[in-house]
Amino acid sequence: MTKKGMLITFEGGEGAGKTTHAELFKNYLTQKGLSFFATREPGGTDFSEAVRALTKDMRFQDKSSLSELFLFEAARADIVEKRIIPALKEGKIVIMDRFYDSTTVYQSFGRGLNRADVENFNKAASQGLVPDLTIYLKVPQQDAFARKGGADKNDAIEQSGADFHERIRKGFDILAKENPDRFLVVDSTLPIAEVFKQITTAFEQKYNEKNSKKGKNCEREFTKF
Ligand code: Z5A
Repeated sequence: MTKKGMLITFEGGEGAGKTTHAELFKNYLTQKGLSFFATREPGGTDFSEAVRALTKDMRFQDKSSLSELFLFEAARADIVEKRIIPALKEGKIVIMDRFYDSTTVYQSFGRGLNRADVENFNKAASQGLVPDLTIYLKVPQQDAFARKGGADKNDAIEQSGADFHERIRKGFDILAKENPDRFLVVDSTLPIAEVFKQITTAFEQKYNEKNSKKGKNCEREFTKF
């Protein structure tokens, strides 16, 4: 199967500004006349939205970490197959508010599951897709929760404690260092307009690089699990 579009992911801890910038980015692409599909993880299909509610449900806060991993991968498998791959094949720019880097960080660095296992499940559920650009919005956890008015008392993951959220921050830092070609690290304590300028600058560079390549060179193969 051949991937033609572009995959742009927004990552970071809670309250980092992912939703804010994904929305701004949609407006920006509309103004540029570029065709896009925007979604979030977990979510984006009826099934994945139902799974999303389960991941947050405080009644199941004591579920095993492996069960939590499988919930995120189940939600992912559905949206990837039904929405993301078709959109990429149509040449659209796909915008995702979280993708599998969140799984590596939350379920491996955060919950302590074996990283290689988590990454294998990520690869299977995403059918081998790799983002063209991952925008990591970096903000100290206390600032992020202050913006949101504190951790949500009805959200099982947000209620995982300060140490957990510190491991999340460190986990994203590690992934960014390991993947400098696709990660853009942005200081999200800067004013929204400044953060967004850095995002569009990085996007335009990637977009031009991709479109300057001719024929098959600008298409990438990905595997079906
Ligand atoms: N999760 C997981 O464990 N494993 C996985 O594989 C996946 C996810 C895919 C999804 O939660 C949860 O699932 C998440 C990870 C886990 N868990 N937690 N905890 P979600 O989607 O409901 O929530 P979120 O991803 O954590 O997003 P959020 O809380 O909605 O935050 P955000 O989208 O990053 O931030 P925002 O809503 O755009 O901004 C928050 C506020 O800050 C808002 O008032 C903005 O106006 C303000 N803001 C944004 N930028 C700025 C700047 N630059 N300056 C000042 N103020 C700003």
